[in-house]
Amino acid sequence: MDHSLGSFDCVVLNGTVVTAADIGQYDIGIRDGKIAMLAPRSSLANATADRVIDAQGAFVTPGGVDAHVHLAEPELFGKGRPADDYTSGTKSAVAGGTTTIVAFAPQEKKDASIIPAVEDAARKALNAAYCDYSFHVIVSNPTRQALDEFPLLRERGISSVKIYMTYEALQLRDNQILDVLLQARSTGVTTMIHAENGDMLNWMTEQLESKLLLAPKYHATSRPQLLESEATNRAITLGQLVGAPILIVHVSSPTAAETIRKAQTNGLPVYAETCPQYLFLTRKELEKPGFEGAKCLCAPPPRDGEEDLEGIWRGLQNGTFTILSSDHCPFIYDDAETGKKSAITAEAPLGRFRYVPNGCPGVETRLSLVMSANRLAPSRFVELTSTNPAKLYGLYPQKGALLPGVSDADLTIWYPSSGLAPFAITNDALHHNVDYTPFEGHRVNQWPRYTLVRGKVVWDRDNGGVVGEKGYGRFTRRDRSFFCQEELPPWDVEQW
Ligand code: DUC
Ligand code: ZN
Repeated sequence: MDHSLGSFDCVVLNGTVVTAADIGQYDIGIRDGKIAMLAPRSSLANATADRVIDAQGAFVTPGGVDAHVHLAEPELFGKGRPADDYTSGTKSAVAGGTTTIVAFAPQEKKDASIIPAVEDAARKALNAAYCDYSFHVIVSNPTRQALDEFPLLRERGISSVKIYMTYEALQLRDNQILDVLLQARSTGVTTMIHAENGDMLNWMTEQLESKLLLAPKYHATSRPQLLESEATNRAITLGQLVGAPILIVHVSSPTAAETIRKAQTNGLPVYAETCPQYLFLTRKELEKPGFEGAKCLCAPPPRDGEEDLEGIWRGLQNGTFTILSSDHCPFIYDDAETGKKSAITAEAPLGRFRYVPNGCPGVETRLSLVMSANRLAPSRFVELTSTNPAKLYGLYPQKGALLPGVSDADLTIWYPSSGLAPFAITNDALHHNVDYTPFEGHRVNQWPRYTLVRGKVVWDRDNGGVVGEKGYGRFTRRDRSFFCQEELPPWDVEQW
């Protein structure tokens, strides 16, 4: 043993360490839940350590940060409620290599305050999670009181809100969006925006219903790309009016992505997220016989074909997208009370698409699908799935990095490229609380072998599966966005 190095709780030897900035052959020493040392390969081979993980030939990356996860929420997106709570959802997360999630704390429209939403989410998550977590507050009623509470959010370690341009329970008008953006700007809060034009899609839905076109596939007809591009353009314009940074969530449309790219080129602080459903699924999934299409019914919907998928991959490769999240929003398929089948009635045996709860599970499959596609350079993969979400939402460099003495020892250790035969994803191997995955049968050749949260192995694929404990996951305080470190000067209407 080499005692001159001090002792470690765990060492990870012989891996190829990939961060957003770098790839190299390093050993990693972990102490008290933190990255304590990164040293040239083999230099920790004789160090004193309680646990040694040999990562020979494998990638070792900062743990995944999934900044878009719906857990334990009420009915918001059609009928039905997400079936995962903080326990099953985070169990699924660690089994897929994710070590931090940011879930949602939805304000009820009847509430003037946003604080009950935060307290409710905190109560649900306390002692329940397998990985670390935080919350974005969904603002559905931006009263003066709610806006005045943004500084309180910051005090409580929450630095982002989400708003919607659609959904009856959530949709804000443009003047309300401006109120939120202005207050977010002056309090160091990042605003996430769901950009679909709710009035247009309600009108389209009425048109389809009047022709009795009710089946799941008409969900996509009701929400063409035009609606997403219009709302994206409007969201960018509203942000520009008050000079507020915005993040457009779950972009599915290549046209919307191009609009975002143009805004970025013009220097606007516009960030964008996409998700695996817009890289791997198309509208064909919604056209499956019977009610089956409801499994892949989410909003925005999977788009028309390969060209659309390519457009989104291009945005990942060329830097338009800042982050890649799951939008995990799990509804049980075969459940007529709170699941997808709640949209089926005697009069509509194939369901009414307007009532099908919008969303798909994906927190566990996000990293494997994208890593296995092998279309992103390893450092870009880490940037999109870990480092950038940590930076964007004020978790960096505690999360999303491997800085000795600074970063939490959150790691995903992959199989050596020779170590895992390609296999098909099947729902029975997953850990969420739903009865299907939209990615059933998709072939992958990478899956996390180990997941470590603050130095503790919580997922050991070959030896016990999920070996972490419920309640180990902690609320993680967040600061203002790393992409917007400076306080912005006060906005003045007269500047226009
Ligand atoms: N879209 C989904 O598919 N699910 C959750 C919410 C959303 O906007
Ligand atoms: Zn959304």
